[in-house]
Amino acid sequence: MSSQRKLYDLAGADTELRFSPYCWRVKLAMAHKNLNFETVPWHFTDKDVIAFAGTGKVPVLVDDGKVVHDSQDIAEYLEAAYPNEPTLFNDHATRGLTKFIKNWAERTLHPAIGRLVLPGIFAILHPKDQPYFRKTREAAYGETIEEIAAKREQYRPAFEAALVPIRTTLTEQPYIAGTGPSYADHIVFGALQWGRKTSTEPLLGEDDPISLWMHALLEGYGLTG
Ligand SMILES: N[C@@H](CCC(=O)N[C@@H](CS)C(=O)NCC(=O)O)C(=O)O
Repeated sequence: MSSQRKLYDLAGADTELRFSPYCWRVKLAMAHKNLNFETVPWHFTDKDVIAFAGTGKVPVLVDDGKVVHDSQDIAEYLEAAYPNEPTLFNDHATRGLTKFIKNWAERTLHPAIGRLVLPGIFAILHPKDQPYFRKTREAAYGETIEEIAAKREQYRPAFEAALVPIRTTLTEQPYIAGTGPSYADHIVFGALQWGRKTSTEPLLGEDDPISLWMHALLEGYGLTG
């Protein structure tokens, strides 16, 4: 069964190291839907490997022959294809609010984490990916990896500020979506797991409510990470 569902998943030089925020979203979403899946480790420069999907980015899902890329499209696909499994979005209003969480995560949380972890990511990449990563990310961030590394303490407050609404929410209720997890949790988890997997020093204390929520999600879904 699991061989029918494959997820192309970003990996480091160590192919066990999986750190893409978008791929983590999808892995949690599939676990939420009680779906088995295999992952295929993928490197940034393996563009030819996923060319069949018409994209150069992961996640790419192949589900019983159906090819879907882009994490949002994959989540929408899973919701439509598996209506009898637990919902990712619940009702119409929650679906709209999840869009807000997605945009906030991608516009505020990802850049704040990115500036803390970029040097760490560069270090764990397969050597064949490093020149490509340096060129594309230095262009995107407008600074060299070394400049970003030197300014780590300067960049930390933006990350800490982004954590406040997450931590506050998780001290008031067990999940971002309330009493149980939904795709909003998967999105925020993906961002923080990206940081957890690549930062050269821990971004969160083990007893931080955010760390406890991350462990609870992984355990609840039976995922290792
Ligand atoms: N909008 C896409 C973004 C996917 C994305 O940016 N994936 C990164 C890995 S985290 C990637 O594959 N990048 C390839 C590249 O930069 O060439 C989604 O939600 O799936």
